[in-house]
Amino acid sequence: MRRALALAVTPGVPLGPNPRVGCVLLARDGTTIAEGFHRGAGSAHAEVDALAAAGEAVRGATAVVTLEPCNHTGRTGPCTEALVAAGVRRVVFAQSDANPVARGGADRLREAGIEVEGGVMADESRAVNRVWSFAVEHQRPFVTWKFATTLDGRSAASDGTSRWVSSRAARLDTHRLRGLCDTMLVGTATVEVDDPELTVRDEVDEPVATQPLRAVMGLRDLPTDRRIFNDRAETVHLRTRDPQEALASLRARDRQHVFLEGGPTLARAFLGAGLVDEVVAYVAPMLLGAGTSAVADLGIGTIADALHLHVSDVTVLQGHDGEDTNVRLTMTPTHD
Ligand code: AOF
Ligand code: ZN
Repeated sequence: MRRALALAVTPGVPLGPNPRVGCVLLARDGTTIAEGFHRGAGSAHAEVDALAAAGEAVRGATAVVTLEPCNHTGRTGPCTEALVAAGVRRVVFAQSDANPVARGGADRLREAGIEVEGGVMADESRAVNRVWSFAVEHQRPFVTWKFATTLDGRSAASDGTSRWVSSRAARLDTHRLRGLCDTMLVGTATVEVDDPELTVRDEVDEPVATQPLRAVMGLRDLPTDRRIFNDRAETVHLRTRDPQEALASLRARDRQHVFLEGGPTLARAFLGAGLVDEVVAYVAPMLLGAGTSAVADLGIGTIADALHLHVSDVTVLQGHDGEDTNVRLTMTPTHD
């Protein structure tokens, strides 16, 4: 399974709607017959990839796979049937498949007389597919809210200026994180006021193969000359103010990871609806004493009602050439 997990994360697979999956086929004496992995939506699943490399030698073999074999015909055929047809005797898998369209593989294999064992290193596979697992289990994309703030929690000065709160190193780091998501989301107000381009820019070491989708939500019509509508990436205008609705329509477009980059009002809407799963804050050693708060009034009147976060990582982004040193905090809201 350790080898199958290593195959699952083979570099070079583009970010997409599918999980990372690896598979090893073992002979009765424990020697490896063949290996396989999934190369992204539309290509063969890991099991089929391994079977194709194995040939006849696979009769009576054990398939070790990081995800429960699928039981559906989607972009490709069901892996359960491919394993049965190949004469595999035993299947060991890590993570169960919660995907409503694909689930049920283990039961189907048992029906066909195959010995099945699930849950082997399941946590490791879930870690590899953190965002995919979340999206299939909750039937909505995972939401990371990112913001830049001064030490006193301001994202803009009282005259509206916000260039630049965070340092160059922090902005570069933001582009790197954008490239790990498949969607960036802002509100119509941000498009009107800040006119962001919302792309992953070339300053990042490795240019991204596909730019994330740019999504803007809100009822207001937008001028088409805004940079978000340029041809450097795809853009969608979600005509709603409801976070739940916005996420549902992004899910319908196969989106799994939303990078929330909007202003304080959008942040409040998502936090208020309990729809923020991760918070990334870039803190600059700067004080304003006035200006726009990073998040709009959440209606919390007393300290006992504060929204608490659990800190999972603190990274110092060292400033160079006289630039500020910033701190990146990665956090998860604690729901009680
Ligand atoms: C993969 N790769 O190796 C396995 C998957 O649209 P499809 O046909 O590619 O099916 C995608 C679903 O199939 C996926 O969400 C998961 O539930 C299941 N198994 N998917 O992309 C694989 N084994
Ligand atoms: Zn499959």
